[in-house]
Amino acid sequence: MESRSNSASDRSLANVGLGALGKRDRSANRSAICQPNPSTSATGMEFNSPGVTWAQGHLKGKITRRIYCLNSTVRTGSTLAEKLQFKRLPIAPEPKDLLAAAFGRASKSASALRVVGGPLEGARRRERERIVVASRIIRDKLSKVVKDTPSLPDLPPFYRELVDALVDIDRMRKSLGAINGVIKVIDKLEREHLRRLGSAESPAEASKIRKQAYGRISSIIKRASPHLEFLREAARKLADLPSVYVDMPTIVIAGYPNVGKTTLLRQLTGSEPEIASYPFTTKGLQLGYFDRGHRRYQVIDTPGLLDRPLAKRNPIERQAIAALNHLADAIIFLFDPTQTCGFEFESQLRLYHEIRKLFPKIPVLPAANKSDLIDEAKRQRVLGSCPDVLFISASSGEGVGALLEKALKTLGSSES
Ligand SMILES: Nc1nc2c(ncn2[C@@H]2O[C@H](COP(=O)(O)OP(=O)(O)OP(=O)(O)O)[C@@H](O)[C@H]2O)c(=O)[nH]1
Ligand SMILES: [Mg+2]
Repeated sequence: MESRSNSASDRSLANVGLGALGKRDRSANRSAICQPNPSTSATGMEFNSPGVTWAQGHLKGKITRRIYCLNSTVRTGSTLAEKLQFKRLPIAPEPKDLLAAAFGRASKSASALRVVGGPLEGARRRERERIVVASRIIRDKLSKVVKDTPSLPDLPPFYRELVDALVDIDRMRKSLGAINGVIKVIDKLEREHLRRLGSAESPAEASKIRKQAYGRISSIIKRASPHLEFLREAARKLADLPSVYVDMPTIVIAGYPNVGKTTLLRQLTGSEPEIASYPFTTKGLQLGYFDRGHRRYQVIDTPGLLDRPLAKRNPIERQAIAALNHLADAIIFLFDPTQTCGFEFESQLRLYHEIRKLFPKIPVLPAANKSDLIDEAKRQRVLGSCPDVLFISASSGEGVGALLEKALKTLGSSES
């Protein structure tokens, strides 16, 4: 364990603008804020402890909610690993659906009322019911969106970096603030119109006051439409964030697009992810697992990276950086010297050196893929640039065993 430290300073990417915490630091961070949660998850593995859930406040601490959890501990032989899961975000409603649902339920509820008294009293009671029910439904639905949306500072560093890569956090904060404001306005409108209803002098006037309340509620909700739409889009983007085992030994596969990373994941773990003969197929992180002896290992396939500064990396590439930064115990850097991937070997080499520089404490194993297409001259050229490279064919499996042994040896020595 001590031969390669994962400490915050070791993994610090301050020079490239990334907040960095290694696995041990994540554990320390986690234990400070976790609380018990009896849930487990079904992955077909044996769970032996209840796990923990983080509960965090947000929006000036007024709202407390659960965002994400470490809700399962898996035992593989003598090894324990905790699974970090990102909860799906609530889907913000479309304004027209929200209003239709609220007004529809309000009408039903008002018609079901059994009113005693004269026509004026009956009208007042029914219109009151409609305002109360409609306001409550709208407030409840909007509160759920605000309550269940994660606050970035509360997330563990790995997810913080992923979320930051995928959505505009400032905009998200503003939209949540705006929705919170809408909830308060609806509350105020409800009270104001109920007060006026109390002094309505005819059924027609009671109906007019209720219509005015509906009109103002509708326009408030319609005005909030861009915020709701933004939050819906954010939820869509974050819906597929992977669940990772934070304490499991992890190999991250990185490299240029189309070099065969996903094919290698499949070869190493038997998982069945999408593979295509064009670049940029993999848009998010893909996970697979394999067992060796009494241990289980996690393998993460990342979207292809180009050789460019971090600041210019797109959200998809930044997911790969987050996985390398926070999860990797060893990195397999995959080259495609045949260049059938569509990118020059020289560019791939630059990226390889960049990755080594960015993550100096993580062992990087270079592998040259598509060896079935590589002739001797090319092989020598590759060895000239990268002497410790292993030649493999991810599709046929040739050389993959040797690469795996090397990775396991590296993991073993870094953990012993
Ligand atoms: N000839 C040959 N083709 C391979 C080999 N490994 C992968 N390929 C092909 O290379 C193409 C890209 O493979 P992927 O595994 O999708 O590559 P990737 O690096 O995950 O690509 P992105 O997700 O787009 O970054 C596919 O057509 C694979 O069949 C190999 O060893 N030999
Ligand atoms: Mg891929």
